[in-house]
Amino acid sequence: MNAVRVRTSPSLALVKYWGKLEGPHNLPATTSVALTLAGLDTTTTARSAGRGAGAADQVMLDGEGQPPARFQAFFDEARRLFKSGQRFNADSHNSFPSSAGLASSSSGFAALALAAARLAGLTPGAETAALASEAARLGSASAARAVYGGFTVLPAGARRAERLYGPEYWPELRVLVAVTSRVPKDDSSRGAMERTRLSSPYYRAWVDDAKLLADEALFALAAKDLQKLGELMRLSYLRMHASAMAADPPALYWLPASLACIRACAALRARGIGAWETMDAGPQVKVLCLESELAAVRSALAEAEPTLSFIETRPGPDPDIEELA
Ligand code: 2P0
Repeated sequence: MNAVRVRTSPSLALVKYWGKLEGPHNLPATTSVALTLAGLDTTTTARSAGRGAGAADQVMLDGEGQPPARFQAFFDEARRLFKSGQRFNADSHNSFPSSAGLASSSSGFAALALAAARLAGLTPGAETAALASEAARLGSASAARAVYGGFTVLPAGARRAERLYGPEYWPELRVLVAVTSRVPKDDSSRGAMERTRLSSPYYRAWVDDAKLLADEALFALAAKDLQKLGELMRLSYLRMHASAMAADPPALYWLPASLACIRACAALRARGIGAWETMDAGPQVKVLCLESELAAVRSALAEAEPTLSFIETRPGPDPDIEELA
């Protein structure tokens, strides 16, 4: 087999990873709890590009060649973990805006890791998924989670993510993505979280506090308690952003439309509708709710901010891996 096609979906953190342990291994400083988003797809076709001198790794994303330096540590770790000497050639496409706070690096590196594992001849199964999670982490820590569908946890300091529940665990759960802007961000999450670690006076407090939030969120998820989970999500994203906004220079991802969504969710909750928002390293707002209330949530947000576009999604399936002739 010379080529493989992998489809993955981005990993949305309910409780956030923001900040790394010191050192070269891209280990997260905080535990994140996440779900994979159905219907937002990264599709990556990868081929072996030979071995030894003269062979090189190459990645294209939506038709554009990517800087090799961004992928070097990932490919080197993948070769080490998969006991493979080969180089890889990958062509990747996203069905949603890249680098705009929709976690495209999570689905992107997860797809690359799963493709490289298959090309290296690893047998599909739990151990290969775990090794792919470990390799993907070197690309983006959130990508360690995106090798699984459903719900995952990436513990602080861990080398790989763990699956918590499969995609069908909470069938009524929906995520409404409110797209406030499709412009690629100019402040990468990697740079912003490192700046937060180095310069925000609130970084230490964020990390110390995050452990309790993650533990409680795991209980709330086990109980399918949307209100409790929502309250913990809200603390996590607002404390993450508060620490990032206090960096020097600040990392400020919010747009006026983002704030309009946040306020619309608060108004919905005041009316008894469970709409729980979260935000990542970008201006989009993702709202967790139940299927029965999705239409009400969507129309309230559209009324509050007519410029929004929406993506309706839910916990996503496991990655799809197809061998090509
Ligand atoms: C998360 N984010 O848990 C958090 C919440 C953004 C906000 O993981 O430096 O692209 O490549 O490991 O994974 C985005 O950061 O960062 C992210 P790197 P990544 O989903």
